[in-house]
Parts: sequence; structure tokens; C-alpha cells
Amino acid sequence: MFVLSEEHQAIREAVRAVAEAKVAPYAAQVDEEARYPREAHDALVAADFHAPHVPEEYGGAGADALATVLVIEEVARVCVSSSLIPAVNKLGSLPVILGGDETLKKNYLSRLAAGEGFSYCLSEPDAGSDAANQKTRAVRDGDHWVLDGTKRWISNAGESAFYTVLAQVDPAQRSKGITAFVVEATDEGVSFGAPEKKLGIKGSPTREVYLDAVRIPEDRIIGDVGQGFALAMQTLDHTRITIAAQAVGVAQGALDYALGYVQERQQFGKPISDFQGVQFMLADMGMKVEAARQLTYAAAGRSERGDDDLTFFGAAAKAFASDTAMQVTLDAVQLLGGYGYTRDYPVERMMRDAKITQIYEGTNQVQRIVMARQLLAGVQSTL
Ligand code: COS
Repeated sequence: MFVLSEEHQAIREAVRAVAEAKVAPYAAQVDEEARYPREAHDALVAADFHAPHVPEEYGGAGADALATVLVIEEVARVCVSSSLIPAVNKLGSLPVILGGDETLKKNYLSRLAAGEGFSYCLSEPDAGSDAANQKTRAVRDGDHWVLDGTKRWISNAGESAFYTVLAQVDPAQRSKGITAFVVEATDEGVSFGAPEKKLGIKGSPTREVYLDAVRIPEDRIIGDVGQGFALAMQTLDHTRITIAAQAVGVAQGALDYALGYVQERQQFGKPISDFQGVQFMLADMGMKVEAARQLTYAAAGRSERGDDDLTFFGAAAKAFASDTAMQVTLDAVQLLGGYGYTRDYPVERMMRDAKITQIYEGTNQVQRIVMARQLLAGVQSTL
């Protein structure tokens, strides 16, 4: 796939129109006030871009992995916080799509398609990179399960109606005892911590989720007992590509802004774009963004087909694109000089927002562990 199909190109144009008209105008305010991007939320739901991956049979838009990447990329180009809406909705619901039975899919995917949010609860205070070290417990009680524990760093917590929660049913079995459940915000015993005060993505609430003797019926289990860790890892193989899409989007947004600025800004009697030092920076930025984009789209193809090398490509796209986004947004601030360092211009927000893409859905150090393991296991690229 070396060119986008006409259909994919049309999706990009449609999302860009919504993003520029209905998301971009609020991006600075959402960041400044650290508030949920309600306008973006409503516009994305109205255009069916809030959870585009949901299959048509459940009332969704039925976007493939590449189309979902395009939606997230275009929203992130103007507002990374808002791009977490489609990204988190895919992350939270993918375990249900990959491992849930038909009843679970019908119930939750249709409500997600209709506009309710879906978050993902894997991380805990002591389970970050070491995701298998789950302390949240699930205990069977007749035809119910009872969940107790604390989940940390949960994106869109409090906004989402549904939560995929990973919990340990048998600590002796470590990763083989971990099981996935759907928990609803309205279930008795569910509550949320204060929103974290973050460097960036301030429009996306990040909160703890407390599970205090939450009793849920057994049909809320996703897949089988003990299948949760594999499901959680498979999910991340697919969704790390959506983080790469955020990174490509914010990098493109910063490059676009810097390109406009350097042609306007006059120093020594001419636009600073006339200086070769500035041109070299622009060239590196453009080259890296394009390389990140191509790797991300190639990874999306693997995600759609479920290729054997998806794990490698998901990690590679995420690590490469997020490192690119950090570098490119830093360079954009540099090109704007003193102006770039102020909140009167969008590039400092983009720089702060870019940082999280190197951290969440697995730090870039974890991505390198994942890639090295795949290489050493002899997994070959499907080309
Ligand atoms: N797909 C399917 N199964 C997978 C898998 C994948 N991508 N990755 C691991 N598994 C399986 C393994 O096959 C293994 O099962 P077997 O024992 O039957 O072989 C089991 O899960 C345990 O895997 P592993 O031994 O690799 O687990 P580790 O504890 O070494 O953890 C890392 C591996 C570090 C890669 C994992 O914990 C990780 O990704 N951490 C980061 C978590 C993360 O991204 N957090 C962000 C929160 S979400 S915003």
C-alpha cells in the first residue's frame, strides 16, 4: 500500500474539515482551562468519528485500522486532547472485539457507537511497565464476580460509561490468572480520583478508578478466565498504532505552523525561511514526519490483516512516530523563538502534548523490549 485509496483520502478530507471547523477553535482554551473538549466530543459523535472502528453490524462506521488512524491523525493535528476520544474508545473496546462473546459485543459496541465512551484499565500504582503485576482482585461469588482494587492513569475516566478492567483471579498463576471484565461507571462501588495535573493533553481527564467490592454478573467477563493478559497485550499491538497516529498528527500540525511562520517572520531584512540553517531544520522535520507516517500506515495494514509481524510493527510505529513528534515539536518551538515559548502560539502546547506519546501505551523503552524480543524470536517482516 504505497498510496491511499480514494476512500481513505476522502475520509482524511472529511475528518480534516470537521477538525478545522469544530475542534481547532477550542484547542487552546481546552488546554488553558484543562477541561474536557465537549465541542470536539459532540462534533466527533455527530460525524461518527468518535469510535470509527466499531463494525457496522453494531451500528458503527466500520472504519478499518488505516481509516481509524487517519481520523486520529487529523484530529491530533489540531488538538491532541480531542484525538484521545477515538483513540481511547478503540483501546477500551478492543478487548471486547477481540475476545468478547456476541452478547457482550451487541450490548457494549452498539452503545459505544451511539456515543458512550469506553476506557481501558490495565495500569495500577505498582503495575506500569510491569503490567502482569496486577493487584486488582476478582473473586467469584456464585454467578457474579467481585472486583477490588485501584487502577491508575486511566484516560477519560469519569467521562466514559464503560471500562475494560484487568484483574487477577489467581495470583499464583501471575499472567495466566489475569482476567478481563467490563465494568460500568454506574456499577455500585465504582468511583474516580481527582484529575491528574498534567504537562499536556490537559483536555483529556486522567484519573484513578477505584473498585470497591464491585459486584458484576458473570456475563461481563471478556473471553475466558486467565485470558486477560494475552488479550491486553494483543489489544496494545493494535492500539499502539493509534498513538503513532496521534504523534504523526501533532508533528504535522507543528510543522505546518512553523512553515507558515518562517515565511512571515522577517529578520535581517528577509523572511527567516531564506536562511539555510532554518531550511535544514524544516527539511529534517518534513523527512521525519513522512517516515513516521509511512511506518504508521504500514503498521495499520498489519493490524487490519492481523499479520504475524504486527507486534513488531505496532511497537516500531509507536516508538518512531512519538520520538519524531517530540523532536519536530521541539524544533517548531525553536523556529518560533521567543514567540514559540508563549501560549499565544500553539507550538508549545503541541510540544507538551507530544511528550505523552513517548510514555503511554508502553514507554518507548518497553517498545524496544517488545521489538527486540520479536527480532530475536525470528519473526520476519511480511513486506
Ligand atoms: N500478544 C499475545 N500474547 C502476548 C503478547 C502479545 N503481544 N505479549 C505477551 N503475551 C503473552 C506471552 O506469550 C506470555 O504467555 P506465555 O507464557 O504463554 O508465553 C504472557 O503473555 C506473558 O508475557 P511476557 O512473559 O512477555 O510478559 P512480561 O511480564 O515479560 O511483560 C512486557 C512483557 C514488558 C512487554 C509487557 O508487560 C508490557 O507491554 N508492558 C507495558 C504495558 C503497557 O503498555 N502499559 C501501558 C498501559 S495501557 S495505556
